[in-house]
Amino acid sequence: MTRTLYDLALADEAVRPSPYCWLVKFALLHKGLKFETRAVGFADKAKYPDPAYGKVPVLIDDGVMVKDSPVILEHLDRKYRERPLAATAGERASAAFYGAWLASAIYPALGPLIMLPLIAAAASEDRDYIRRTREARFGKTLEEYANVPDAAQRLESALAALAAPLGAYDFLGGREANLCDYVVMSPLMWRRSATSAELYETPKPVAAWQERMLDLFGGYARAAKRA
Ligand SMILES: N[C@@H](CCC(=O)N[C@@H](CS)C(=O)NCC(=O)O)C(=O)O
Repeated sequence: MTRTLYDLALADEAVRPSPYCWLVKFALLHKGLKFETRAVGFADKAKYPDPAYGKVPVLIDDGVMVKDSPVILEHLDRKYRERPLAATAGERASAAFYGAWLASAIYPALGPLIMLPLIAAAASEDRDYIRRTREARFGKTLEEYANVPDAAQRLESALAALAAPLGAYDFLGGREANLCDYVVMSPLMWRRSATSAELYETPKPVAAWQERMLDLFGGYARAAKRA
């Protein structure tokens, strides 16, 4: 049985920023499933397991190709019943809430803060591709996109909402990490991988939780290389 996760890399192949790939890595680790990762750059789609799809994460699970992080998570929970990522409908509903909150409150503030450091750390052959695709997506230059003077404050106040659950519990999942923790930690691994710069101040209970998340699974996330 082999499991290979195709994972996005920056100029240094050991630096893996993709939040969706992080979500799948956390899911595999949570379930105790062994896997290897294979680095791909942004632009060279011929190296992707499905060049027409052109995205990662893609998991090859014992010869079966599974694409798209929510589909991969569902596949893992269906195939490997032990240690469910979300054990109840209530946990799945909470994870859906955190995902929507990331989209509305975290990514719009975090994206502008890390886009320029991220492109600077990307392989030289990927930089034009990243600029072209992201500028088309945002409808503005990356410099305009990055110019959000209050992005750090916005991020800090969005993260402060996590102090409510994390003031009372070690994890968003309660006593142990579950899908909610992995969903929220994934963009923070994007940020952590892209740059070591202090971009904003993390509220205390959130910083303490982040340290616990970095320590899980023998410190897998803490050991991940940063640009
Ligand atoms: N809905 C997909 C999104 C995957 C996605 O957008 N992946 C990005 C990396 S975070 C990617 O492959 N980018 C390659 C590109 O920009 O061409 C998922 O959740 O897996």
